[in-house]
Amino acid sequence: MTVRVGVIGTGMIGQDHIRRLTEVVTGATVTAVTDLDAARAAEVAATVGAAVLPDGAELVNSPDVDAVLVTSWGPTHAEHVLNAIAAGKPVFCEKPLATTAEDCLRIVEAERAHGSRLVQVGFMRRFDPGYRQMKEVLAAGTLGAPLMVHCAHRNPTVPDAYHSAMAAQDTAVHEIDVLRWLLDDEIVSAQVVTPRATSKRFAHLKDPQIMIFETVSGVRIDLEVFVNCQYGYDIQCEVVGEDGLVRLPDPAAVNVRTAAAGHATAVMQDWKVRFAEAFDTEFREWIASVATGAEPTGPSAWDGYAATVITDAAVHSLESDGTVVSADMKPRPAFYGGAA
Ligand code: NAD
Ligand code: ISE
Repeated sequence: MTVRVGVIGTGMIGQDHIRRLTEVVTGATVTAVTDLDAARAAEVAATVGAAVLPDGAELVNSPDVDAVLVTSWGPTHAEHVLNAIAAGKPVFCEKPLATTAEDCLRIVEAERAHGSRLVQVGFMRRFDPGYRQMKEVLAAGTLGAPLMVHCAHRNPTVPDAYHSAMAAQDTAVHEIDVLRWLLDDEIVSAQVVTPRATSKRFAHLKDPQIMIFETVSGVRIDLEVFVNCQYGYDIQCEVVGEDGLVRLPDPAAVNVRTAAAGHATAVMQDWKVRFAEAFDTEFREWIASVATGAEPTGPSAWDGYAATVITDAAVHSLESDGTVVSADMKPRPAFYGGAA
C-alpha cells in the first residue's frame, strides 16, 4: 500500500520532510498540502503534484489523505492533531506536540478515547544510529546503573527571534526526550543557571544556559545549551555508570592533515545535516507502521506531554533565578506503558 500523506505547513522542515517522503522513503506519496501562505503551498505542491487545500481541517478530512504530517508553527499543532484523531487518521506531529501541558493532555485523552495509538511526535534523535547504540549498551547493563549524564547542545548562531525560553522549548527539548528514552527513567525536576553571557548573542538572549535535571532514580543530567557558539553544530552526550561510560559518537568524517591546518576534521554546521539519517529512519519507520496498520512505535503523545511539562519547569527555573522546579506530571496511564 502506498501511504497518501497530507502535509500541514510547507515551511522549512515541511519542505524537507516532503522531499524525504517523496525521494527517500518508499511507500509514501504526498497528495495534499496546506499553508497559511497559499503561494508557498502552491509552489511546494507543484514540485510533487499534490493538491493545495484551504486549511488543516479540510486536509485532515480529505478522502485522498491516509495520514497527516503536521509541520506548522507549534501553537497550531494541537488543533491539527486533535482533528486527525477525530478522523481516526495516523498523525506525525513535529515537536512540540503542543505548547501547553493542558493541550498535550487533551490530545492524550482524545487518543485514549480512540482506543489505539495514532500520534507520533517528531523527536528524531531516538532514530539516530549513535543514540541507538548507546541505548543498546545501557539496556545490556554493561555499565551498571547510570549515575550521571553530561551533555552539550551547541548551535553556531540563532536569529534575533530566538528568545531565552527557547533554549529549553526549542533546543534542550531534544535532550529531554532522548534522555528519558535512553535512561528509561522520568525527569522529576529542572534547574537552569546562566554563566557569563557570550558577547556574540542578541542582547535579549540568555546564552549560554546550564540545565540540570534529576530523574526518579536520582540520575543527574547536566546540559550546556549554547546557541551562539560560532564554531558549529555540536551535540555531545556521555552517560556515566557504576562500571564505565558510553559516549555518543561524532558522525564519521575524514581527518585531513596539512601544514596550514594541522590535523583537521570539519565540524558540522547544521542540525539538518547532523540528524539527516535520523530523520530518514524516523520517516521510514513511521510510514512502515502506517502502511501495515500497526501502531507507531516512535515517541508517543505521552512523550510529547512529558517533554512539555519538563520544558515548562526549565523555563520556570530560568525565570526564577535558578530555583529547582519540579516537573509535575500526571501519572502515566497504562495505555502509554505506565502503571496508572
Ligand atoms: P517555518 O516557519 O519555516 O514553517 C512553518 C510553516 O507553517 C509556515 O509556512 C507557516 O505559514 C505555516 N503555518 C503555520 N500555521 C499554520 C496553520 N495553522 N495551517 C497551515 N500552515 C500553517 O517553521 P519550521 O522551522 O519549518 O518549523 C515548523 C515546526 O517544526 C515547528 O514546530 C518546529 O519546532 C519544528 N521543527 C522541528 C525540528 C526538529 O529538529 N525535529 C527542527 C526544526 C523545526
Ligand atoms: C531547532 O528547532 C531544532 O530542532 C534543532 O535540532 C536544534 O538544534 C535547534 O537549537 C532548534 O532551534
